[in-house]
Amino acid sequence: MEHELQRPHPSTPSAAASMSAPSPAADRPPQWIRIGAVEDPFQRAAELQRGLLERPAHISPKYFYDAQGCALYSAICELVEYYPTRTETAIFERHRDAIARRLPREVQWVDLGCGDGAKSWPWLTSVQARRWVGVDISPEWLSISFTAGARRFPDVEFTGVATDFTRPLDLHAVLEQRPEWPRVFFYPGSSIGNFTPSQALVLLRSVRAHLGRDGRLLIGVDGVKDKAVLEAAYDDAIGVTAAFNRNVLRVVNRELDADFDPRRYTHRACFDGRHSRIEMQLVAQQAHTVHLGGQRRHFEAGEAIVTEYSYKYTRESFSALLQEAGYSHAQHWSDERGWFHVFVAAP
Ligand code: AVI
Repeated sequence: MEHELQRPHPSTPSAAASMSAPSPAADRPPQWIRIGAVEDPFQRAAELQRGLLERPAHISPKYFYDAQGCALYSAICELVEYYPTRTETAIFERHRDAIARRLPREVQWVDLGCGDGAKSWPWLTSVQARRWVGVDISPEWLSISFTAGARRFPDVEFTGVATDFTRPLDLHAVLEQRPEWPRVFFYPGSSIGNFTPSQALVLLRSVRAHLGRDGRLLIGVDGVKDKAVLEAAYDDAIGVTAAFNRNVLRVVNRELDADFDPRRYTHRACFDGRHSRIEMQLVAQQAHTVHLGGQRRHFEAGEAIVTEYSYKYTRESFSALLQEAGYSHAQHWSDERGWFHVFVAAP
């Protein structure tokens, strides 16, 4: 595992120095740490190209999130049709105290895929967090979130970890900097649904391996529901999700020096009940050939590029997945319609 410590100010003590002599959080400016080859451009390009040359062609959803993709995703979260964000927020607001009672105190709060960090802030007070560890593939998001958080919570230590946790997650060295504080892993927004169940199992197991005895996982998971409701959430009337989906082709053009024309593709989102997942695709309207980093790929009219799976779970199916990942028990909260599930899982 490769660690690169980045310190915003030359006077910032190193992680090792602050380990031996803990000082008040206010004395320690936020640090960020890069783990692994997060942005290895060759690896990224090779992965993208491979997926697009396969049949059916596919692009990992992690490529959605350039600056424009992040802005479009924020807009999706405000859509009338896209219920997950507001439903989860309502569950958190309604049950925050009960949920917090199931979590340890004075914790290291590990926010997986932290984005702007805003979902974490109310929890830091509830669990008297001592440290916030934001984990995201995007160093830009990390610097936004930990700058905002550090200003808001001067007594909390802020660490940003730039890593791609679609690859094996290894935060042991970072968390062991503060062995005295138990760990809460926070994974909201049903982002777990963007992994296949077998990938989700790997991630859940690896989170569990970080929890120690007293740690907990707080996770939000979207539920199975009426097909029409699900499909509307991923194909909204004003086309924000379609724009979000097409934008990935601009990311591909940039990263692979490719020449996709996003206007030649239509957005499609279908619920596949057999796999319990929304499948998002970009469908070629006419036959054409695309140049992809030195290769050519012909697309037939009607051929689809799979861009995202969003798996939906019942309370029972997700509880079973947690159990299979080795969690000994889990508490559950939901909304009145049972549309979204929140779990606190113990190792
Ligand atoms: C980030 N993720 C949980 C979203 C989802 O619902 O699967 C991404 C998304 N795709 C289209 N709309 C939202």
